[in-house]
Amino acid sequence: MITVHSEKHKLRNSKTELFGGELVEPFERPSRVTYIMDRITAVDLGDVIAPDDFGMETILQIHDNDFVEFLQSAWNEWLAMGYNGEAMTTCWPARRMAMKCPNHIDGKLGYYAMASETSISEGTWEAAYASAQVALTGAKLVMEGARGIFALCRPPGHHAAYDMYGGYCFLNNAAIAAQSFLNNGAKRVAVLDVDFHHGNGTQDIFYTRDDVLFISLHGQPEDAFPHFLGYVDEVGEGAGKGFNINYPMASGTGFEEWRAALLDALVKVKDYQPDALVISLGVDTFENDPISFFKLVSDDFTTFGGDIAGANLPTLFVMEGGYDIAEIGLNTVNVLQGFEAANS
Ligand code: Q9C
Ligand code: ZN
Repeated sequence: MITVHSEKHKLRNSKTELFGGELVEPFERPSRVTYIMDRITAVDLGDVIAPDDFGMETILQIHDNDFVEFLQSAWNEWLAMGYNGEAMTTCWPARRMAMKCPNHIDGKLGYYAMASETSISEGTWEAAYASAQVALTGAKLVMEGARGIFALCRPPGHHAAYDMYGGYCFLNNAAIAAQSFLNNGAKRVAVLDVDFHHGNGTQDIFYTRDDVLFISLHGQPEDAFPHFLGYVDEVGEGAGKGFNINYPMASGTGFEEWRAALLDALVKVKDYQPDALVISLGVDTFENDPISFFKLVSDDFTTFGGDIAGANLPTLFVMEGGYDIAEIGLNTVNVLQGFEAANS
């Protein structure tokens, strides 16, 4: 399988995440990609290629223009205030407050943030832009006939909504890839999100649309980030009604139960008859993930890679989360190898 990878992910190297009331080294750090690349090389998964530059067009079909401009200027606006740390929000437009974007960077951060753990740091926009180009390049290779492609996106994307960043995400790479399939002749695209966390951003972006089926398997919102989306009764609205499906699961969920949800989801994917399948691939479902509560073991990732191949669809894997860095390479590449083994 071909991997698309950009060195520019390293430009996203935030020093601080707000976690447990402390500023800690972010879980979402550059070495995640290093470990995945090492494993790709070790098992000789296939060629690794750099992305093309497709510009801003598809990004702006998925995200609000003012939000994208905010991402581009936020770091410089923050520096201009003379602050010493990285840019993070301390306020929000909470219930019954005005949904108007302020002028001051402190207010803008609150207006566009869906969570405060994620600092905006120098180079964040450049890395997020490159990550989206990795996804777009992967989509192009799938459209050209590849059975499966791995878009090694970093920073991740599935928490980024139409006009919100957070949860380590800035641009929604999977959504941008799905839109690119549609722009190039696909009639329907399915996005299946197997990251531990609910893909609130992707759900938000496609909630009223019937040309993208969104399905997410995740830790239930009562107990897991992003906490305020991901319930089963979120089924889509208007034309999108019936095209959003959530599988929230409890703390301690192991592979048997998780796989039953996956196989159910894959039936729904097949029924939808999409022209392409985008997998939001997080491996934070792993038993030793430091911020998650499912119990998958490394061999389970191989098994479910094979299950995904069973859908028999042109498939783009888009990297999302996974924070047990020592095992992130093994677990991620196991999915891709499981997929390839089931095809041969
Ligand atoms: N106590 C992705 O996997 N903080 N984002 C969780 C846990 C945010 C995860 C706090 C986690 C974001 C792409
Ligand atoms: Zn996650």
